[in-house]
Amino acid sequence: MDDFIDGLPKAELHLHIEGTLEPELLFDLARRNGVKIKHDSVEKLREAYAFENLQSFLDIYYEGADVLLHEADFYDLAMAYFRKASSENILHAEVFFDPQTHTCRGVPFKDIIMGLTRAKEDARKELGISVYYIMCFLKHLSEEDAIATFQQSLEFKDLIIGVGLDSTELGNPPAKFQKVIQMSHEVGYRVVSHAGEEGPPEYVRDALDLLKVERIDHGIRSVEDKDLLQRIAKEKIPLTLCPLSNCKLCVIEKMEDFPLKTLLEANVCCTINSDDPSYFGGYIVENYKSITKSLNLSKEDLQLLAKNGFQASFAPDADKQKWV
Ligand code: ES4
Ligand code: ZN
Repeated sequence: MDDFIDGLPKAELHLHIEGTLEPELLFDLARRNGVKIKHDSVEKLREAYAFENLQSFLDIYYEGADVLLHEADFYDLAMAYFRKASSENILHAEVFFDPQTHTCRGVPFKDIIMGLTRAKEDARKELGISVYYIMCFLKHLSEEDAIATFQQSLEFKDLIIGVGLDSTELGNPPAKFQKVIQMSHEVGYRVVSHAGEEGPPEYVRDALDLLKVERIDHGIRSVEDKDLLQRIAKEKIPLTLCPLSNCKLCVIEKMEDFPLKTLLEANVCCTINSDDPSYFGGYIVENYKSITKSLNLSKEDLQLLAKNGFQASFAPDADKQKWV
Protein backbone atom coordinates (compact mmCIF):
# COMPACT_ATOMS: atom_id res chain seq x y z
CA MET A 1 0.00 0.00 0.00
CA ASP A 2 2.86 2.41 0.82
CA ASP A 3 4.33 1.97 -2.68
CA PHE A 4 0.88 2.51 -4.19
CA ILE A 5 0.52 5.81 -2.28
CA ASP A 6 4.05 6.94 -3.21
CA GLY A 7 3.39 6.27 -6.88
CA LEU A 8 -0.07 7.82 -7.05
CA PRO A 9 0.00 11.11 -9.03
CA LYS A 10 -1.23 13.74 -6.56
CA ALA A 11 -2.35 17.36 -6.34
CA GLU A 12 -1.80 19.59 -3.29
CA LEU A 13 -4.54 22.17 -2.73
CA HIS A 14 -4.05 23.16 0.90
CA LEU A 15 -0.49 24.05 1.78
CA HIS A 16 0.83 27.18 3.50
CA ILE A 17 4.30 27.90 2.14
CA GLU A 18 5.31 29.36 5.53
CA GLY A 19 4.28 26.01 7.04
CA THR A 20 6.91 24.18 4.97
CA LEU A 21 9.77 25.99 6.73
CA GLU A 22 11.83 23.12 8.17
CA PRO A 23 13.85 23.87 11.35
CA GLU A 24 17.13 23.35 9.44
CA LEU A 25 16.28 26.02 6.86
CA LEU A 26 14.89 28.23 9.64
CA PHE A 27 18.27 28.15 11.39
CA ASP A 28 20.15 28.73 8.10
CA LEU A 29 18.02 31.79 7.29
CA ALA A 30 18.31 33.11 10.86
CA ARG A 31 22.10 32.98 10.53
CA ARG A 32 22.08 34.48 7.03
CA ASN A 33 19.80 37.35 8.10
CA GLY A 34 21.11 37.92 11.63
CA VAL A 35 17.74 37.12 13.21
CA LYS A 36 17.78 35.85 16.81
CA ILE A 37 15.63 32.82 17.63
CA LYS A 38 14.37 31.65 21.01
CA HIS A 39 15.40 28.00 20.71
CA ASP A 40 19.08 27.13 20.58
CA SER A 41 19.00 24.04 18.38
CA VAL A 42 16.99 22.34 15.63
CA GLU A 43 16.12 19.59 18.14
CA LYS A 44 14.89 22.04 20.80
CA LEU A 45 12.78 23.85 18.21
CA ARG A 46 11.20 20.56 17.05
CA GLU A 47 10.39 19.73 20.67
CA ALA A 48 8.38 22.95 20.90
CA TYR A 49 6.07 21.66 18.13
CA ALA A 50 3.48 20.26 20.55
CA PHE A 51 0.19 22.07 20.15
CA GLU A 52 -3.07 22.23 22.10
CA ASN A 53 -5.15 24.04 19.52
CA LEU A 54 -4.91 26.24 16.42
CA GLN A 55 -3.80 29.35 18.32
CA SER A 56 -0.94 27.65 20.15
CA PHE A 57 0.34 26.54 16.74
CA LEU A 58 -0.13 29.92 15.08
CA ASP A 59 1.95 31.65 17.79
CA ILE A 60 4.98 29.46 16.98
CA TYR A 61 4.34 29.51 13.24
CA TYR A 62 4.37 33.34 13.04
CA GLU A 63 7.54 33.42 15.15
CA GLY A 64 9.22 31.03 12.70
CA ALA A 65 8.29 33.26 9.76
CA ASP A 66 10.38 36.10 11.26
CA VAL A 67 13.48 34.69 9.53
CA LEU A 68 11.96 35.37 6.08
CA LEU A 69 13.15 38.81 5.00
CA HIS A 70 14.42 38.89 1.41
CA GLU A 71 13.37 37.78 -2.07
CA ALA A 72 15.96 34.97 -1.94
CA ASP A 73 14.50 33.65 1.34
CA PHE A 74 11.08 33.19 -0.26
CA TYR A 75 12.72 31.57 -3.29
CA ASP A 76 14.70 29.13 -1.12
CA LEU A 77 11.65 28.30 1.01
CA ALA A 78 9.42 27.58 -1.97
CA MET A 79 12.09 25.72 -3.96
CA ALA A 80 12.76 23.40 -0.99
CA TYR A 81 9.05 22.61 -0.88
CA PHE A 82 8.76 21.99 -4.64
CA ARG A 83 11.67 19.52 -4.51
CA LYS A 84 9.94 17.67 -1.68
CA ALA A 85 6.58 17.81 -3.49
CA SER A 86 8.11 16.45 -6.68
CA SER A 87 9.72 13.57 -4.75
CA GLU A 88 6.21 12.67 -3.51
CA ASN A 89 4.77 12.66 -7.03
CA ILE A 90 2.81 15.91 -6.72
CA LEU A 91 2.13 17.17 -10.24
CA HIS A 92 0.15 20.29 -9.34
CA ALA A 93 0.19 22.51 -6.25
CA GLU A 94 -2.00 25.48 -5.28
CA VAL A 95 0.06 27.15 -2.59
CA PHE A 96 -1.09 29.64 0.07
CA PHE A 97 1.06 32.55 1.16
CA ASP A 98 0.31 35.08 3.91
CA PRO A 99 1.65 38.49 2.78
CA GLN A 100 0.56 40.28 5.98
CA THR A 101 2.85 38.06 8.10
CA HIS A 102 5.76 39.63 6.22
CA THR A 103 4.64 43.11 5.14
CA CYS A 104 3.88 43.93 8.81
CA ARG A 105 7.64 43.40 9.48
CA GLY A 106 8.60 45.75 6.64
CA VAL A 107 9.13 43.14 3.90
CA PRO A 108 7.95 44.60 0.55
CA PHE A 109 5.03 42.71 -1.08
CA LYS A 110 7.08 42.68 -4.27
CA ASP A 111 9.98 40.75 -2.67
CA ILE A 112 7.59 38.05 -1.41
CA ILE A 113 5.76 37.51 -4.69
CA MET A 114 8.90 37.79 -6.84
CA GLY A 115 10.81 35.19 -4.78
CA LEU A 116 7.83 32.84 -4.88
CA THR A 117 7.31 33.37 -8.61
CA ARG A 118 10.95 32.73 -9.47
CA ALA A 119 10.69 29.42 -7.56
CA LYS A 120 7.46 28.52 -9.35
CA GLU A 121 9.13 29.05 -12.74
CA ASP A 122 12.19 26.99 -11.79
CA ALA A 123 9.91 24.26 -10.40
CA ARG A 124 8.11 24.09 -13.73
CA LYS A 125 11.35 23.99 -15.73
CA GLU A 126 13.39 21.69 -13.49
CA LEU A 127 10.72 19.47 -11.92
CA GLY A 128 7.75 19.71 -14.29
CA ILE A 129 5.36 20.75 -11.47
CA SER A 130 2.61 23.25 -12.15
CA VAL A 131 2.05 25.80 -9.37
CA TYR A 132 -0.55 28.46 -8.60
CA TYR A 133 -0.37 30.92 -5.70
CA ILE A 134 -3.31 31.80 -3.48
CA MET A 135 -2.90 34.90 -1.30
CA CYS A 136 -4.49 34.54 2.14
CA PHE A 137 -5.80 37.32 4.34
CA LEU A 138 -5.26 36.78 8.07
CA LYS A 139 -8.57 36.53 9.91
CA HIS A 140 -7.16 37.84 13.19
CA LEU A 141 -6.36 41.20 11.53
CA SER A 142 -8.90 43.83 10.48
CA GLU A 143 -10.74 43.91 7.16
CA GLU A 144 -9.08 47.30 6.48
CA ASP A 145 -5.69 45.59 6.69
CA ALA A 146 -6.92 42.88 4.29
CA ILE A 147 -8.15 45.57 1.87
CA ALA A 148 -4.76 47.32 1.97
CA THR A 149 -3.11 43.96 1.16
CA PHE A 150 -5.61 43.35 -1.64
CA GLN A 151 -4.71 46.76 -3.14
CA GLN A 152 -0.97 45.96 -2.95
CA SER A 153 -1.56 42.67 -4.76
CA LEU A 154 -3.24 44.19 -7.82
CA GLU A 155 0.06 45.14 -9.46
CA PHE A 156 0.92 41.40 -9.38
CA LYS A 157 -2.55 40.10 -10.14
CA ASP A 158 -1.37 37.87 -12.99
CA LEU A 159 0.91 35.99 -10.58
CA ILE A 160 -1.90 35.13 -8.15
CA ILE A 161 -4.82 32.80 -9.00
CA GLY A 162 -6.99 33.73 -6.05
CA VAL A 163 -7.46 34.64 -2.43
CA GLY A 164 -8.17 32.72 0.77
CA LEU A 165 -8.79 33.39 4.45
CA ASP A 166 -6.74 31.71 7.16
CA SER A 167 -5.43 32.12 10.74
CA THR A 168 -7.57 32.34 13.90
CA GLU A 169 -11.09 31.13 13.10
CA LEU A 170 -13.03 31.41 16.37
CA GLY A 171 -14.27 34.97 16.87
CA ASN A 172 -13.52 35.90 13.23
CA PRO A 173 -16.58 34.80 11.23
CA PRO A 174 -16.83 35.07 7.42
CA ALA A 175 -19.05 38.19 7.70
CA LYS A 176 -15.98 40.16 8.87
CA PHE A 177 -14.45 39.90 5.36
CA GLN A 178 -17.45 40.31 3.07
CA LYS A 179 -16.22 43.57 1.53
CA VAL A 180 -12.67 42.48 0.67
CA ILE A 181 -13.92 39.18 -0.73
CA GLN A 182 -16.50 40.97 -2.88
CA MET A 183 -13.67 43.17 -4.22
CA SER A 184 -11.61 40.03 -4.90
CA HIS A 185 -14.43 38.45 -6.93
CA GLU A 186 -14.79 41.68 -8.92
CA VAL A 187 -11.17 41.63 -10.14
CA GLY A 188 -11.41 37.94 -11.10
CA TYR A 189 -9.63 36.28 -8.20
CA ARG A 190 -10.83 32.75 -7.37
CA VAL A 191 -11.99 32.56 -3.75
CA VAL A 192 -11.52 29.88 -1.07
CA SER A 193 -11.63 30.04 2.72
CA HIS A 194 -10.65 28.11 5.80
CA ALA A 195 -13.87 27.28 7.68
CA GLY A 196 -15.18 24.56 9.97
CA GLU A 197 -11.74 23.65 11.30
CA GLU A 198 -12.31 24.84 14.89
CA GLY A 199 -15.32 26.97 14.01
CA PRO A 200 -18.94 25.73 13.87
CA PRO A 201 -20.88 24.60 10.76
CA GLU A 202 -22.49 28.07 10.61
CA TYR A 203 -19.10 29.49 9.59
CA VAL A 204 -19.01 27.06 6.65
CA ARG A 205 -22.54 28.04 5.63
CA ASP A 206 -21.66 31.75 5.88
CA ALA A 207 -18.49 31.22 3.82
CA LEU A 208 -20.74 29.80 1.07
CA ASP A 209 -23.58 32.35 1.38
CA LEU A 210 -21.71 35.56 2.21
CA LEU A 211 -18.34 34.98 0.56
CA LYS A 212 -19.37 32.71 -2.35
CA VAL A 213 -16.27 30.55 -1.92
CA GLU A 214 -15.49 27.82 -4.47
CA ARG A 215 -13.76 25.48 -2.01
CA ILE A 216 -13.72 25.10 1.77
CA ASP A 217 -10.37 24.54 3.46
CA HIS A 218 -10.84 21.91 6.21
CA GLY A 219 -14.63 22.07 6.67
CA ILE A 220 -14.67 18.89 8.75
CA ARG A 221 -17.12 20.31 11.28
CA SER A 222 -19.71 20.30 8.45
CA VAL A 223 -20.40 16.69 9.48
CA GLU A 224 -22.25 18.09 12.50
CA ASP A 225 -24.96 19.52 10.23
CA LYS A 226 -26.76 17.09 7.88
CA ASP A 227 -28.40 19.79 5.73
CA LEU A 228 -25.10 21.56 5.23
CA LEU A 229 -23.42 18.28 4.30
CA GLN A 230 -26.09 17.59 1.68
CA ARG A 231 -25.71 21.08 0.29
CA ILE A 232 -21.90 20.80 0.00
CA ALA A 233 -22.37 17.54 -1.90
CA LYS A 234 -25.12 18.88 -4.17
CA GLU A 235 -23.27 22.11 -4.99
CA LYS A 236 -20.03 20.13 -5.48
CA ILE A 237 -18.02 22.33 -3.10
CA PRO A 238 -14.71 20.49 -2.57
CA LEU A 239 -13.21 20.23 0.91
CA THR A 240 -9.43 20.42 1.22
CA LEU A 241 -8.89 18.12 4.20
CA CYS A 242 -5.68 17.93 6.23
CA PRO A 243 -5.75 14.89 8.52
CA LEU A 244 -2.35 15.23 10.26
CA SER A 245 -3.08 18.91 10.91
CA ASN A 246 -6.41 18.10 12.57
CA CYS A 247 -4.70 15.54 14.82
CA LYS A 248 -1.79 17.81 15.79
CA LEU A 249 -4.08 20.74 16.56
CA CYS A 250 -6.45 18.53 18.58
CA VAL A 251 -9.40 19.24 16.28
CA ILE A 252 -9.88 15.47 16.48
CA GLU A 253 -8.65 13.22 19.28
CA LYS A 254 -7.17 10.49 17.11
CA MET A 255 -6.91 9.66 13.41
CA GLU A 256 -9.65 7.02 13.73
CA ASP A 257 -12.02 9.96 14.41
CA PHE A 258 -11.19 11.75 11.15
CA PRO A 259 -14.66 11.91 9.50
CA LEU A 260 -13.58 11.00 5.96
CA LYS A 261 -15.99 8.05 5.61
CA THR A 262 -18.96 10.18 6.71
CA LEU A 263 -18.00 12.81 4.14
CA LEU A 264 -17.48 10.28 1.33
CA GLU A 265 -20.75 8.51 2.14
CA ALA A 266 -22.51 11.88 1.88
CA ASN A 267 -20.96 12.21 -1.61
CA VAL A 268 -18.75 15.16 -0.71
CA CYS A 269 -15.73 15.86 -2.96
CA CYS A 270 -12.87 15.24 -0.50
CA THR A 271 -9.20 16.01 -1.15
CA ILE A 272 -6.19 15.14 1.03
CA ASN A 273 -3.57 17.78 1.74
CA SER A 274 -0.76 18.67 4.12
CA ASP A 275 -1.45 22.21 5.50
CA ASP A 276 1.80 22.98 7.41
CA PRO A 277 3.90 19.84 6.93
CA SER A 278 7.01 21.04 8.74
CA TYR A 279 4.97 21.58 11.90
CA PHE A 280 2.54 18.65 11.69
CA GLY A 281 4.91 15.76 11.13
CA GLY A 282 4.53 14.91 7.47
CA TYR A 283 3.98 15.90 3.86
CA ILE A 284 1.19 14.67 1.57
CA VAL A 285 2.33 11.04 1.41
CA GLU A 286 2.32 10.82 5.23
CA ASN A 287 -1.22 12.23 5.26
CA TYR A 288 -2.41 9.58 2.78
CA LYS A 289 -0.60 6.80 4.69
CA SER A 290 -1.93 7.84 8.05
CA ILE A 291 -5.60 7.82 6.99
CA THR A 292 -5.15 4.63 4.99
CA LYS A 293 -3.96 2.82 8.11
CA SER A 294 -6.40 4.36 10.61
CA LEU A 295 -9.49 4.23 8.39
CA ASN A 296 -8.61 1.07 6.51
CA LEU A 297 -8.90 2.69 3.07
CA SER A 298 -8.83 0.70 -0.18
CA LYS A 299 -6.84 1.45 -3.32
CA GLU A 300 -10.10 2.61 -4.91
CA ASP A 301 -10.64 5.10 -2.04
CA LEU A 302 -7.12 6.44 -2.54
CA GLN A 303 -7.53 6.70 -6.30
CA LEU A 304 -10.74 8.68 -5.82
CA LEU A 305 -9.12 11.06 -3.31
CA ALA A 306 -6.14 11.69 -5.58
CA LYS A 307 -8.38 12.23 -8.62
CA ASN A 308 -10.55 14.65 -6.61
CA GLY A 309 -7.43 16.72 -5.94
CA PHE A 310 -6.99 17.37 -9.66
CA GLN A 311 -10.72 17.82 -10.33
CA ALA A 312 -11.09 20.35 -7.49
CA SER A 313 -8.07 22.36 -8.67
CA PHE A 314 -8.21 25.66 -10.55
CA ALA A 315 -6.21 24.19 -13.44
CA PRO A 316 -7.75 24.38 -16.94
CA ASP A 317 -9.76 21.35 -18.10
CA ALA A 318 -7.04 20.44 -20.62
CA ASP A 319 -4.53 20.00 -17.76
CA LYS A 320 -7.04 18.07 -15.65
CA GLN A 321 -7.64 15.64 -18.51
CA LYS A 322 -3.91 15.10 -18.80
CA TRP A 323 -3.66 14.21 -15.08
CA VAL A 324 -6.74 12.09 -14.32
C1 ES4 B 1 -3.25 27.26 9.38
CL1 ES4 B 1 -3.93 24.80 10.22
C2 ES4 B 1 -4.26 26.44 9.86
N1 ES4 B 1 -5.48 26.93 10.11
C3 ES4 B 1 -5.71 28.21 9.87
N2 ES4 B 1 -4.80 29.05 9.41
C4 ES4 B 1 -3.58 28.58 9.15
N3 ES4 B 1 -2.48 29.17 8.69
C5 ES4 B 1 -1.51 28.27 8.62
N4 ES4 B 1 -1.97 27.09 9.04
ZN1 ZN C 1 -4.59 25.71 6.39
